[in-house]
Amino acid sequence: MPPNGTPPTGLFGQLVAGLARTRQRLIGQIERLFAANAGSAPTLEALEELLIAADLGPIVAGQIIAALHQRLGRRDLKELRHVEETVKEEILSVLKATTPPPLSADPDARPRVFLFLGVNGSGKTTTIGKFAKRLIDEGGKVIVAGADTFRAAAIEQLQVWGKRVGAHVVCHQAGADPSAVVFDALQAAVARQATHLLIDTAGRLHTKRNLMEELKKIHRVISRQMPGAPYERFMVLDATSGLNALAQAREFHDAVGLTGLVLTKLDGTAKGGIVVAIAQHLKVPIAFVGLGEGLDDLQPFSPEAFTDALFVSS
Ligand SMILES: Nc1nc2c(ncn2[C@@H]2O[C@H](COP(=O)(O)OP(=O)(O)OP(=O)(O)O)[C@@H](O)[C@H]2O)c(=O)[nH]1
Ligand SMILES: [Mg+2]
Repeated sequence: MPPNGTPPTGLFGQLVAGLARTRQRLIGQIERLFAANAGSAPTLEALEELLIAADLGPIVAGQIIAALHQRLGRRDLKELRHVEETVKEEILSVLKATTPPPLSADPDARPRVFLFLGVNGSGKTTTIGKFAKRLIDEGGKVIVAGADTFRAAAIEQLQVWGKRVGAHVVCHQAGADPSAVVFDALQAAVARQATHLLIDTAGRLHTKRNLMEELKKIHRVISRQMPGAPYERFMVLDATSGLNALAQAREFHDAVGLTGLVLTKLDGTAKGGIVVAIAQHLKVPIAFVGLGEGLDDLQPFSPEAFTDALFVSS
């Protein structure tokens, strides 16, 4: 941690900057509540309301209030410092309960397959581009599959990303069967000895049954063609959609069994508290967070870095 007054740099600095609005909403509001109470402790009800408003969800908010009640006496409750410490500890413990396991049980198995799912516009294609860049930078050979065949523009968007980062893209014409694209991409990944295959899927409304069925079909094709291969189902969630993101994730989890989550657009929202609510409810590990539209704006999720960035003093 740099000395006071120096803005943090590097990955942590990027996280601190990305979480500025969320910090304002959560920590800024707690500080204002204390300032308004001028020396006397704020009520636990007022604190709870504020935590819920910051999208932590009622369960996590309740857990924090119980911890404040149990751990702090009347005198400490008057001290912002002690209250913030307890809030931070509780948030960290919720996030740590879902720390991502290693992405694969057998890190040498090839190719590692990643299916990216999520509703319209959540950031799937952008995340795939950024993730491919990371893997290629680390020496990986990445193939990307355009299983979003609904729109010609979606295929073009993926091809642009492929060129930018140096990943081979397997795709068919718009309107083709997404499962057929996946089938071909799996064969290409084996033939070319790719280390990773990243599959882009169409943004689908989780309430549309036929689209969920299509997703299950893709899932079956992968499981059948590569039994036992490391295979991740990552749901990409737009953090600006707040608690809606949680409802969506549940539907997708029921359909294919999610193995990881990617929370995007944390840089554009004051509702980053949703990260904590989702971790608490789903127990599915958060693998990455998206902090912008640029190539390097994707970070592996770390509960410690996230809470440190959220509570960093300005
Ligand atoms: N600020 C910010 N914008 C993002 C982030 N991730 C994605 N976006 C933007 O969100 C928009 C949608 O991203 P896409 O990657 O096209 O989303 P998608 O899920 O593939 O969308 P569909 O294919 O239409 O379902 C684009 O304008 C992206 O640049 C992020 O972490 N931060
Ligand atoms: Mg897309």
